[in-house]
Amino acid sequence: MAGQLQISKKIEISKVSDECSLYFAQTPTHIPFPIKRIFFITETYTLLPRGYHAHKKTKQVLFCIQGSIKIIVDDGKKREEIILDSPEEGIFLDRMTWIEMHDFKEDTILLVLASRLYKKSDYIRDYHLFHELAKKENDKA
Ligand code: T46
Repeated sequence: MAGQLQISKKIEISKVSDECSLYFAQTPTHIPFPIKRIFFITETYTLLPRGYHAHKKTKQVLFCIQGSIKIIVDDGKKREEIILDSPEEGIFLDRMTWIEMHDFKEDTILLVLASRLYKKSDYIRDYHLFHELAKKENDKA
């Protein structure tokens, strides 16, 4: 992952030893919230670009534990492009961060740790609505 991140935050973990490819992350050392849910995306050769949403309340940490993926994030003011291609580097996405996922390499596995249980109503899937809500929050701050 190159460059300075402004919207997302890099999370670094390391392999426990060279004899076994075991990596771990724990809260609060690496994950800045208590984990309520995990999900993972596999068989990415079948996938088109994904995401195109933001979460009203959920915070997430993403690890690409195999393969690679291009992530675009947007906080309503600026956009950032990140290549996740190592199990040792994840990203933290705060609530109200728009995410798009592109260019999945074949057989990529994306692991996501989330701060809240799944709730359909937590998703904002309309970019214009997201932009409006993010602007309101930014103006208040
Ligand atoms: C995200 C990115 C990185 C569930 O039923 N439970 C769950 O915990 C999740 C995450 C999804 N779903 C259902 C909702 C949809 O019917 O699975 C279906 C596919 O979800 P979606 O189209 O939102 O998938 P992605 O890959 O666009 O986004 C997912 C997560 O939904 C999202 O939170 O940030 O991965």
